[in-house]
Amino acid sequence: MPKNTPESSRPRTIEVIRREIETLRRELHHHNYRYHVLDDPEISDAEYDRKLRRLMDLEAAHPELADPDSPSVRVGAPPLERFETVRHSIPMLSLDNAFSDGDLLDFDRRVKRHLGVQDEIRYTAEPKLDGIAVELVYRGGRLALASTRGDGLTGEVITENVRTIRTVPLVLQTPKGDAPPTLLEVRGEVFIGLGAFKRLNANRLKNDLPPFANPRNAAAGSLRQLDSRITAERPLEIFCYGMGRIEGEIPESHWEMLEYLKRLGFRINPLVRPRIKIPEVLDYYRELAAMRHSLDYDIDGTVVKVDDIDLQRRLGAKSRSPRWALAYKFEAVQETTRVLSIEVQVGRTGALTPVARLDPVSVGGVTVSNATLHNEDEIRRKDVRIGDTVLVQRAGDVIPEVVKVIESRRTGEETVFQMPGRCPVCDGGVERNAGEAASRCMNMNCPAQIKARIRHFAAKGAFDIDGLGAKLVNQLVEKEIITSYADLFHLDEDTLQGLERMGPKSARNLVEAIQSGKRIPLRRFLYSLGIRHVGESVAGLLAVHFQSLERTMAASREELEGIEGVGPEIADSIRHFFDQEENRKTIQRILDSGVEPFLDFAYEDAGKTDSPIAGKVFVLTGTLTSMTRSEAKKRIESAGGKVTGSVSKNTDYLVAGDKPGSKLKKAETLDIQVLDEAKLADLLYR
Ligand code: 9MJ
Repeated sequence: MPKNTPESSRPRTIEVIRREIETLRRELHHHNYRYHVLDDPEISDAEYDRKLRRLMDLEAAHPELADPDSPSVRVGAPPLERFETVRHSIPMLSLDNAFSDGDLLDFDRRVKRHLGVQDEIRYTAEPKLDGIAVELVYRGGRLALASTRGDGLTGEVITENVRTIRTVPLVLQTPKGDAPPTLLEVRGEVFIGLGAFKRLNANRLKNDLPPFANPRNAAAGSLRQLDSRITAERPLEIFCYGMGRIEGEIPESHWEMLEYLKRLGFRINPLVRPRIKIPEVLDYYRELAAMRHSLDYDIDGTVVKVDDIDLQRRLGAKSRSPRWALAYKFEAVQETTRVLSIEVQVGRTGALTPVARLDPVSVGGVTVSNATLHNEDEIRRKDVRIGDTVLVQRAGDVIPEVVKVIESRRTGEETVFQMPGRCPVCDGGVERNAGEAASRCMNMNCPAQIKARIRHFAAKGAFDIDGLGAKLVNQLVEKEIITSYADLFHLDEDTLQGLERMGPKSARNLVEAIQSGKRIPLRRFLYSLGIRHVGESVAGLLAVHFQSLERTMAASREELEGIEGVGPEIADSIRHFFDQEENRKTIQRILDSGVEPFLDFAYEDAGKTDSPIAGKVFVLTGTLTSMTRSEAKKRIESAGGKVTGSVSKNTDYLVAGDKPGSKLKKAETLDIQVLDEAKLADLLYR
């Protein structure tokens, strides 16, 4: 074709514009990195703004050249209806806490004992940020997914929100033009700085909006916006400190990993102290504690990590935390206030907990009006009396506690508290086992225990029954409508309508919520039973190990103890629970009313590798009930299968859920094997 005709000049112009846009994007990514990560800008703010404006003008004039990863797109996207959830490919563990030098030395001894070494261990120590842990997934060098830590196994997908954070790279930097890792999962803490927090709250007050209690709440609230355009206006920042899965070169030490992350464009805390021995870790802790109030962000301690990744691997993890890391916390935020009274609460397992009712006081931005006194020994040890002025503290998310009495403030009017000899709720006998701090109400039918068990059964993470709050549970138990969680499934609208503040609509909704939750993942079913020491994490381990309720119930103490993360005390408690005739009957009644614990593929797979799915091509159609389609896709892919969008002669299996469409017909005409969810489960677990 001849040159310079109108037909050929237009594509060339577009090509020139495309090149200019690409150059601007590359430059702006680079300058973002210099500014936010290296804190060493190469150009002035004005020059940066000019480049950004030029890019935005070109993009506006050429929507066909849009790129979701352009440095111009930190403004948020249209709102979501709800957050999707995603399973972390490697669990995001939390950290064990240390509160004294002794705790840290114990940790060092445990590390050495576990590794069977006497040599000094090298640690890398970091400031511990009090923010929101997130995971960023990069595929082919681009930010593909961001999620919250959630329960450690699954989190909420907050990609659009995270994309608005200026210190999160949208595209990885690869300085020497090297290819980026094909897959990289990076972990870090999202937070709001103190100066920015003050400005944010001042602005909210000006606009008649309630201020945030503290920077952590502000960061959490900003990250959990369904409308990322709101997130974009919040001054969120990130420091990265870890990796999940990586397909590419794996660094040999934690410090090398941080340096590698920094080269890729991630913001690393400049105060990290690499490869130090325990005495220097202690010095570092004190240094940080001294400077903590001059930093522009909240830190609540030091994180100490074994530096050598190979040693980290050898140390492994317990059910909730790695053995190679520890958070040595600073002393908590404290305030003084008065003890108005001491009440005794009866928990799910009958434990009596004395609780101080306090004159409400703001501790680190959160109003505290109750503080746990733990147990009788603690009250005696601290000599807490009703009417005392006390020092209370709140550390992170833990329940506030009374630290000590300010004796100089005593007037002589204070009264000594006596732990009741009988249960304050049911008047039943109270016992205290040798070696245990807690006194327990021994009456299994104590209304306080029943209520607490039912509340636990209906709570998030268990059956998650919408509309069954504490007040309603109280009424149901007090009116003797139910005496066990198994009775919930027999509640009908007529009975419920007779209760306070229960209209026909709420009654109908509640019955519907209870009935519709009968298909429940096994791990949540096990958690809901309220077995002592079986929290969400242990329940998950049991589900993964036994894969069925029957097998879990039949497991011997030895078998239970064989599970990594289940110790003798937990094993005993589980065996004891299932040995009780009463508990077995309750479980049977729940099952008889149609409750069906199922294996949730997204969580409870045993990580099989030689799967019959490997290499097979799947198509999914219809509504799946045991998981979302994207979870099914992930499961199949992680077992080595492939999921495509349409049925062809290359398809091996069609997985048909509820209301399958034309794909089912096509599969039948092509003679392709059709699987229902149960058959898919068979394949996934074979
Ligand atoms: C915080 N919060 O600053 C970790 N963290 O490492 C740092 N948290 C962590 N590291 C493994 N610096 C699990 C959590």
